[in-house]
Amino acid sequence: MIIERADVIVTSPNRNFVTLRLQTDEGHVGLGDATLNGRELAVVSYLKDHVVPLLIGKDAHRIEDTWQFLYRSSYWRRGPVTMAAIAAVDMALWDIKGKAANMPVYQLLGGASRSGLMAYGHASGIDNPQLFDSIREHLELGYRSVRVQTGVPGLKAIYGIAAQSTLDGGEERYDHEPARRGAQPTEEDWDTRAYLRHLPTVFEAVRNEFGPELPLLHDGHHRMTPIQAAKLGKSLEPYDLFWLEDCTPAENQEALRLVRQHTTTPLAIGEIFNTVWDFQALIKEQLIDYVRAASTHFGGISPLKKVMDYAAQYQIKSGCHGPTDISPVGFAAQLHVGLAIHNFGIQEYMQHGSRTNEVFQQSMTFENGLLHPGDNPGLGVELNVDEAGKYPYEQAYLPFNRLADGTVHDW
Ligand code: EZ4
Ligand code: CO
Repeated sequence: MIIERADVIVTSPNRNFVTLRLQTDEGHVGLGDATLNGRELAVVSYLKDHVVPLLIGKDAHRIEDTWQFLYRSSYWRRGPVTMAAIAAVDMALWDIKGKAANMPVYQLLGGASRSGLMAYGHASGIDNPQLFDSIREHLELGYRSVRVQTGVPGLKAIYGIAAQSTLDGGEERYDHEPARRGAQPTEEDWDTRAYLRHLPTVFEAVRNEFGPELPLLHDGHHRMTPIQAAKLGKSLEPYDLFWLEDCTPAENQEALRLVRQHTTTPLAIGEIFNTVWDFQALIKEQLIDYVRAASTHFGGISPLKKVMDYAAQYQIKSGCHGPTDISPVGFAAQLHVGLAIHNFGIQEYMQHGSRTNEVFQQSMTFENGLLHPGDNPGLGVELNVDEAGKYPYEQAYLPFNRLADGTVHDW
């Protein structure tokens, strides 16, 4: 089965997405997600100019060989642009193999290990009343676990707080979509001491309102020093978090050693990691509890399965990154992995907008708090090319932080 054609499709229904579409001589079509939020066109060029010409004429069945060829023959390896491009090829080839075998991809990965994947949603509010409303809304939508992000007194705009938006054709939607369309990134503000004082009071209020059972998560979004993160983990212990995510910036992985010495709050990291190597020490030294890799930024299904099998030796579980900047194709890819592996933990699930769901038709279901990729052959996602063509690329950037004195800070 030969790869005969490869197209890179850019569309911006509710936000920008980059999709690779491979076609074989036997008529099978495979899709891969190559979306890198705020740097989308770099991956488009990487694919169009440097990868597509190498794929034409290759055997579509040779997934591992093609992955190794793209990774090693480029010489430079790693990095989010390279790994998003390789991920798209990997996913598209798994999609094709599933269609050729007439099986959903999770069957090719060993079959289902559970009936569905527990998902958590993004509850947020600028203050406690707004946050409580948002948690209730998520429970009504069927979520059985929620991420809690809150405003901090004195700070105007911070990561993770949903804004009322009218993106979906006029209908009001409570959504957190950090990338803003425009020629410049927006500026937000930050003060770690104010945050460390405020956050435990919010979790105490949430536990008092919603009881001890509801799994609660929180994203520190790379903004603390190691000792600040240790302090936060310790102060949140009474509220029994499911995890504290990205408590320190990802580059300094040794920071987790210090955090770990001080707190039993479970730690999750890895949404900006690109390879198994980024996790190696963290897994082996048992410095984390959840692997946050996303199929799209981690080289696809093949390496995601490998890192999770490695993590399983240390009782470390999955918690794949699932924001709306992972397209329905990348999201489906990690649902198939999550259904098949033994050490699934939880899946982040922010729901895509209605225009996105028209461009990408999905067999995925979300019932009683559980996600399932569906039983269509392959990944279970079809791209409506005509619909995609209605929404051309629009420049968009993620925001960045400045402290009160003007210093740029991690966002
Ligand atoms: O900021 O996906 O856990 N989720 C996150 C996301 C990231 C965005 C960046 O593109 O941290 O909201
Ligand atoms: Co995060």
